[in-house]
Amino acid sequence: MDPDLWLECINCHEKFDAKKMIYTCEKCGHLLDVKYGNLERALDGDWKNKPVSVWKYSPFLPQLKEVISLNEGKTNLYHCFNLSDKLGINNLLVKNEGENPTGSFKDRGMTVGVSVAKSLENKIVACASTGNTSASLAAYAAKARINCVVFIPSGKIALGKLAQAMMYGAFILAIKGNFDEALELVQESCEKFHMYLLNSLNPYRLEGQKTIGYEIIDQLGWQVPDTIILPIGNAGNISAIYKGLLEWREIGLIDRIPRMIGIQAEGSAPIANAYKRGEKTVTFVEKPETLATAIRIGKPVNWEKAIRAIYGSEGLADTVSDAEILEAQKTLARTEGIFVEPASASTIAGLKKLIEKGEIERDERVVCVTTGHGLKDPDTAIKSCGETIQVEADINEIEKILSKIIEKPMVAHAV
Ligand code: AN7
Repeated sequence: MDPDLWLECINCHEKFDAKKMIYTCEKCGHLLDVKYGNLERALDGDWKNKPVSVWKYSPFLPQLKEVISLNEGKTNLYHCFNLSDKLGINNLLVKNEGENPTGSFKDRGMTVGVSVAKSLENKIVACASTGNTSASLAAYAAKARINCVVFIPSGKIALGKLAQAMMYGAFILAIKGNFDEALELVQESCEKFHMYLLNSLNPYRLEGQKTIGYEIIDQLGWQVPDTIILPIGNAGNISAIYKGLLEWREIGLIDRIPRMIGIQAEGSAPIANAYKRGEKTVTFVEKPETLATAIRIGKPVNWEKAIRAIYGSEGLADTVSDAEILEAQKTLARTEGIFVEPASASTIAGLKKLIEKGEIERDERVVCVTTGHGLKDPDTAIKSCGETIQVEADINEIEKILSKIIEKPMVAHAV
């Protein structure tokens, strides 16, 4: 066992060799965490002075000989003054993960996950995906020159994501079932056909994703925000950010943990429903539904880690409707110029709801993590915005129409 790095069960704390290709505890079946023996190494390095990026935080990541990178991370943290005004709070930031190379936060996980896959000499990597994971894995596998197989729920992934996975050359299986079924099948297939699984069940992927929290604090000049809000699907991201922040607190880089708030779509909300009932176990949703297809997940594999993040940080979980998601998507685009996909807009919808309920106070410093780019799902965006105006290529026709619009300026901003 490497004293610097090992896998550890979150339930029975059994330790496993870091090179072992397992995704759950061989003793009790619960989830695994990546553990480090000497995080204190971070206290005397000069890493703090480097510009933000996933690999800036390498003292908190597995040490690897070869890193597969597409320059992920270093996403902007926007001070949203217009949206703050509209929602009635003073200090709202958006961490826009759609600015990653394949347009979602998954790239942070894949740079670590695919690098580990390569170091373990895997020839094929695989995942099930609601879209973004497949796009990201396909890109990193291409860069690493490893074959990539992705299982997607047939007809239920956004067009942009499908286009990416196809263009990056993944072998795509459109499963006639939902994401949860695809995930069960890919797990079985990985075992049977010796492929390396890169869903968020893989603890190394979460190591990369924890750098979202690190970048936020770094970009705030080493101040800790009060609250971080993010969407929950398979529940990897909320767990990853929380784990990373615990590690920083453990060695004294920060002295407190923000409230971790998870938002789910009403029709796919096993974790938020458990929280609302005050429970620490989750009842899965058999037929999850939401137009935010990225988070159309009924059996989140990381539920146990997410429950720990929510309760451990004195955070909470809540639900929003599809209508609220679409409205929030437009509001963010039309107040801040930030176009995110529906799953990501759930954070803004959730924020609005929580301010109205008095769960978030005016002076709280809140960071919403917008996880994926708006162009991932152009169909939903176009449907939600309505028709474009058809007009003859004639200046008089244009004048007729424009004169109406000029009478009521800023039509779009009335939303
Ligand atoms: C934009 O791509 O599960 O709670 O297979 O694409 O960490 O699962 C995507 C999830 C939020 C939820 N926002 O994150 C997949 C997949 C966007 C996403 C989530 C996803 P987790």
